[in-house]
Amino acid sequence: MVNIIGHVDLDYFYAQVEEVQNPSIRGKPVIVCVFSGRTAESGVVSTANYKARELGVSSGMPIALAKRKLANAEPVVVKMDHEKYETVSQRIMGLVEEQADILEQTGIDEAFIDIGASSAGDYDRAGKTGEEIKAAILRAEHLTCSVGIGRSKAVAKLASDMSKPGGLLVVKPGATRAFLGPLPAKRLYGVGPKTSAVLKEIGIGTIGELSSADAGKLVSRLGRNLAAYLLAASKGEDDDPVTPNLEPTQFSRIVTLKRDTRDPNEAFAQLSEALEDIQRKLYESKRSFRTVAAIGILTDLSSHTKSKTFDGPTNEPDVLRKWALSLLTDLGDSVPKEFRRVGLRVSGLDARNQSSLSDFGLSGLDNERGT
Ligand code: DGT
Ligand code: CA
Ligand code: CA
Repeated sequence: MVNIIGHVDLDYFYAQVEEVQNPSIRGKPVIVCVFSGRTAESGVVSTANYKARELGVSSGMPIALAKRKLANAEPVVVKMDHEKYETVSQRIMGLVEEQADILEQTGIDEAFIDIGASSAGDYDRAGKTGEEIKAAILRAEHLTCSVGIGRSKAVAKLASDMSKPGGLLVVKPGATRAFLGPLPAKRLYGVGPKTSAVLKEIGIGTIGELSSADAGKLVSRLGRNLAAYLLAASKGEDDDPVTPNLEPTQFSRIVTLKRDTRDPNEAFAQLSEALEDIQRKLYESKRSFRTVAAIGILTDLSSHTKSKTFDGPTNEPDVLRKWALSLLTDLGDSVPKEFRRVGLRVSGLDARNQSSLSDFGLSGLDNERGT
């Protein structure tokens, strides 16, 4: 069967989520920051929107430096809220999964998809699936992403990179070598800073040059596994399949309240959608849970939980609803301040099927592979 692999990557993800939740900041440079707390300004930029990037800001840059670069441009500085992006990410991965034969999430904002079977090996149909994924994410979350489609993971990943922001690029098999050849070798999936430095040392600048490099030389400098991967990937012939992620171990949802309160009934009333979402996920995945927890994030941003663990697994909606309210009430009695956000989590999910642990911990944003 023809392999057709897609890569979906959200554009300037954390900063775009902030823009969607607060449209008044659109058009301004936005930086999402991780504050270390040592001084008011110490920490780094997690990501920046394109406006801020145009002015020289990049991920990992010290906040103070980014602020200097943006001094005359009225920057919007936002504190990173991982839980918020994680919640959006989970919803989006659900949308992508609906369109994919297999989904392999490789980061908070990106995933590989196998769409070979559902498009019957036809790249034009696969391209339509890519368009549908983009439209579904835009419709549901108002977020843009970039999608790349090709015959391997390395091709799909580079195609999504090249189509940023908001694009779709389909690289048909016959166009693969021409697409990859001129691109810098350091952009190839799996080439991190270390590998990139070695390639430079041995005079390899482009992916095309890598594809015709001397195999013995590559092996001696980079080891057999990595050399073999690089030679294959540079031709679009890397054959690592899209591998489904491990089964989830929990489902959770957190919502921001319309106003701060410590009244459990008022907070619980705003959790109904979250409760339904968790029930739907349990139902669709045919899972039961053993532990339910109420989560409260207070006006001072401190986070608190109360949980209940049952003797055996359950999936009764009434049990979940009753305990959610009861735990939220306990939580409201025990916390020192009002709730700003509340949430629910079910965990201790029973294993529907035993998946292999060997897949765990695969891939990151710029991992060196094979080393
Ligand atoms: P893109 O894909 O180029 O449009 O921009 P992003 O921001 O989506 O970049 P990506 O896909 O590499 O990273 C996804 C998210 O991961 C990003 O929104 C924030 C976070 N992130 C990326 N690089 C860094 C970093 O160096 N430090 C920290 N703290 N977070 C990072
Ligand atoms: Ca991204
Ligand atoms: Ca990414």
